[in-house]
Amino acid sequence: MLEQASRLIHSARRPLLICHLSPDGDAIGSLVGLGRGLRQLGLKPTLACPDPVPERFDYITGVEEVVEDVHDPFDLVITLDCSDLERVAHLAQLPAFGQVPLLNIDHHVTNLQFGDVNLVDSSVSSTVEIVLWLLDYLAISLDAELATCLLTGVVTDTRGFRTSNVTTQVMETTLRLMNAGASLPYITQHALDNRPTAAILLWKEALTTLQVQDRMIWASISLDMRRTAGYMGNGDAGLVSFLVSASDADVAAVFVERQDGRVEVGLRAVPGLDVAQVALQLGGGGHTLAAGCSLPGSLAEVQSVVLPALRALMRQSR
Ligand SMILES: [Mn+2]
Repeated sequence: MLEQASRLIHSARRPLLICHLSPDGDAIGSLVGLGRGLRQLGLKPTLACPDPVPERFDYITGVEEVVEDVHDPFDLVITLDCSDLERVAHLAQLPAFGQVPLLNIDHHVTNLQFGDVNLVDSSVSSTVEIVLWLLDYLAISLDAELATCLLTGVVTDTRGFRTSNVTTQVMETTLRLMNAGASLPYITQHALDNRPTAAILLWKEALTTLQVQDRMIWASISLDMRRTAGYMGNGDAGLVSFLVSASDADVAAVFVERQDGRVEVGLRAVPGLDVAQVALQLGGGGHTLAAGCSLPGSLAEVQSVVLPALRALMRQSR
């Protein structure tokens, strides 16, 4: 697969690199890191994300080049950290999108293998690990900026080396990135231990809706709450990952009302449950313990679909 991916890259001049909406550190790290690497080959990549890049990633050199709308021509599309094409939102509507080859680089277990070449491995902790294999294959060398991009993906997707997919291989990769000049404490402080105050105000609003029942915990975020909190970002500001830490819950969900009449659902589980399957069944995707989907309807309507699906999952798993 690396051979085929490298052939696609070598035959392109202006690749369009895209990461997913509501971008996290792995999305931004793999996007900017691969872009930086491909410039070493003399390519002119365009870096795109359907949503604005959260401010906490401002320390990443090159993040200011990421655009939300694409006007430059491109001859190859590379998707990063996207399990399906819904994740690239409006960018999939670009006229040339279906006409040029598509390289799909991802680590989600629910990846739909939608590329002409699929560099997909769900055993790794983060998409940046696969990007590093590709960079090595292309003989692209690491500098401190590139290493910082890649280590950001590892640190954020493993929540600071706490997930079950943190292997000695992940630690060896981390060591290599640190030796190339990336600072682990700096990245941890900026990408993980830092959020806008408005995000905490949003949690305050959302927590007034909190419910705990049958080892499930869930909360909702309405557009009104977002306005009250003054929170400009997308998604749940990390709330669902916090909720799953409740000792009385095995599954957490946060329902986020969107401008377009849909509700974004974030799901988390404790080890032993698989919320990726629930997300996949509802048209979304993700990882075993962290997944999501988006459904049309009001907050109440979407809850009436998702909560029974989670109950069924928990019945099966007992
Ligand atoms: Mn990821």
